[in-house]
Amino acid sequence: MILLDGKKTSADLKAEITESVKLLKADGKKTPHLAAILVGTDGASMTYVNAKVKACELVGFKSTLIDLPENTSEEKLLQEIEKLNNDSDIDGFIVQLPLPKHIEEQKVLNAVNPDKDVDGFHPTNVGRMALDMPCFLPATPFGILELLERYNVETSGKHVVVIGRSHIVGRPMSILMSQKRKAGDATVTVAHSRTKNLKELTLQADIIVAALGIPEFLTGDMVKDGVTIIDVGITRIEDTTKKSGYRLAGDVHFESVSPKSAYITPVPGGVGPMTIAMLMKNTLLACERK
Ligand code: BQF
Repeated sequence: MILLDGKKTSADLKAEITESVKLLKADGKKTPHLAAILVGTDGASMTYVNAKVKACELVGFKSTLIDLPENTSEEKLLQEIEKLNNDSDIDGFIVQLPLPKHIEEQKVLNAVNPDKDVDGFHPTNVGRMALDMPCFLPATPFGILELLERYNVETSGKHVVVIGRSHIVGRPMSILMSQKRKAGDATVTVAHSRTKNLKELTLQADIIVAALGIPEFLTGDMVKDGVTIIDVGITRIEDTTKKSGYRLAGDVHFESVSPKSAYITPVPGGVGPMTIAMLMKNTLLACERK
């Protein structure tokens, strides 16, 4: 069993990005600048945004955090997005998800200038991705591809079962791995909450991407020997023995699945840190493309 170490790989990536930033600056080019809009005070969302700001500092980017109260109107949020669209110093920005229920997510994502859409959630970038055109890839799928690539995990001709069809992970992952590309060329099955014979499918899978959001859902009896496991889940489970008051659980029951795995991502320290690193990568690309 080989751990796909997202913590180490993301550190490598961030070191590479740091070098690129130094070269940009030495060339008299502008410093990459990422902005993030956070609406409300959800604990997990605040952690994620802080991780992004910290990563910016580490690689030498400028960052701007726009903190809005929970009761911010959709109209006000759209105005903030318009300001960032028109601010020439901002290379890329994100709107931290999930948004409060009174705000229509797709309407907000549609308002982001696709050239600054470093999360890759705008329909223009989703369409361009599906057509193999240059675009911003969504950070989590991008990070998974990068991890598979750097560990030389063979994907060509393999059967990938993606569990989950979210717009952020499952759907793009299934599209990307079916494409003729590095970490692609796979035969992909998309399973979801209405799939009837899931275990039958996962037992046939060479690679499983678990992105359904149910802690420790995938168990050892559901996988074949030599499988590669990508665990995208990160659910907070109450744990009074931890100083944070919680532990993170993946969608994979690591204890029973890892002995059967050729490669497996841990939680924490697997896909999560890669997501942050690829957001930095997209911001660098956005800056260089300008
Ligand atoms: C780790 C996210 C669900 C909904 C919205 C490192 C992150 C997570 C875990 C992180 C995520 C998940 C992010 C670890 C960003 C990944 O060490 O295992 C980093 O910060 N993530 C997000 O911005 O929004 C989400 C999950």
